[in-house]
Amino acid sequence: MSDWKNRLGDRGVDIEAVKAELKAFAVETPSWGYAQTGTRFGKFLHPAAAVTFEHKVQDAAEVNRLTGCAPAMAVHVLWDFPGGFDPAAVKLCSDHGLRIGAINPNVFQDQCYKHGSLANPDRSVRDRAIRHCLDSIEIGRQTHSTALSLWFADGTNFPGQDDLVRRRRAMAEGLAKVHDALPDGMTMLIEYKPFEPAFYATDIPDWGTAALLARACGPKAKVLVDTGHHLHGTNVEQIVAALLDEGLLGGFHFNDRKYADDDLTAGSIAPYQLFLIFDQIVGARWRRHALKGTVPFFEKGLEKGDGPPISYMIDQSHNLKPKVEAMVQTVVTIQSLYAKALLVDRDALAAAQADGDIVLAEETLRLAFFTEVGELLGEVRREMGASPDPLGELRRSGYIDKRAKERKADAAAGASSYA
Ligand code: RM4
Ligand code: MN
Ligand code: MN
Repeated sequence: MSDWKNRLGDRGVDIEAVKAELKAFAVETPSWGYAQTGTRFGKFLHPAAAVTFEHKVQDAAEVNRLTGCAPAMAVHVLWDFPGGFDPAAVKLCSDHGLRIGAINPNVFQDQCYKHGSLANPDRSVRDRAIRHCLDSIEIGRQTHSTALSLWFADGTNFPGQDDLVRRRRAMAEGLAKVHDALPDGMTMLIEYKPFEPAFYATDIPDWGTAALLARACGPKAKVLVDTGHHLHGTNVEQIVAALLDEGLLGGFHFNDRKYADDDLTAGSIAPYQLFLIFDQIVGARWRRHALKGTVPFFEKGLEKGDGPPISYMIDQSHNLKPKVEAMVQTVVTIQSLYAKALLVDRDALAAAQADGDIVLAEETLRLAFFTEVGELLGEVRREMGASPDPLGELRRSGYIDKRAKERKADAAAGASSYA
């Protein structure tokens, strides 16, 4: 047996069970992460950036081919289907071995949304935003998507600008209408963000507000945690723990942050935090099994009742890093941190906690976090028909240069939108 297997085996890790969990793990990549995007100060153009929807599908498929764990691409309705949804998109994706993931309506770009969408003071604008969400549900139906992912730019920039209570009631009313139109099997994810573009009062600023709204809407509404959408020092894993415990965790937008919003590569700044988030998720599953006292944890892999599955999604669009490389780097980082969370000795952790042994409890986590998982993941990927070394293979393959050449004419024709 190889050294790494011996080392993990000596620690009592059931390697085959961990491998099975890793093979079941999937993270969605965002269509807007492949397109030409930038900051409000400028865009640095990438010759290989996707110009058309088909290009985005090609890139997402390449990330999936290399990593084996990115089988779906989230879409942003106005950016991906500016001329209206074309059902051919579904076939295009399946021809590339992909699914369409979360549907992201866009109720922040049109001029009418200057004062917000669902919380706009004008009923006709609120109705228009609701209609766009209902149209997005219809796209979800046609693409067999399981998630409607909602982020609102709604809010106010100055004290007194609008009535905060009226706005929250309008938001709740609009969301309830959208919720009630969801077909079975589709979940509505409510994303929060503390600021931007509203800088005085964002209408859904935090997880508590999102959770209250989700609970008021009903069982198909859950909270989406975008890891970049927190103020400094926020304990994101504690938020995740609370949402899991309340049955309200719907999914993630992974990215990392240093100052404010998202768009740094997940795990580039705070890998331990992302590990601790996964630790809460794996820990919640362990707790459920431990309390039931029936199925030994991991023995049977994911059980019915362990879901509804959490939607793991990436929300990053890089201005500086080559886009496909950044996405592969991100997927592999996320997968590695999840793998590390699977290596936590849950029984030892629980025992140390019960004994009040702080150091041993913390060391149990640290041991898992500092474990090298490259070989484990290489083996998992090889067995899944993906690449043992996704980033290396991408670099050696010449994929990016090849796409840059192919896309030159489309880029020159200016066929590019914001994303
Ligand atoms: C927001 C939020 C949303 C994303 C938009 C473009 O900050 O993260 O998820 O769709 O940006
Ligand atoms: Mn987001
Ligand atoms: Mn964001």
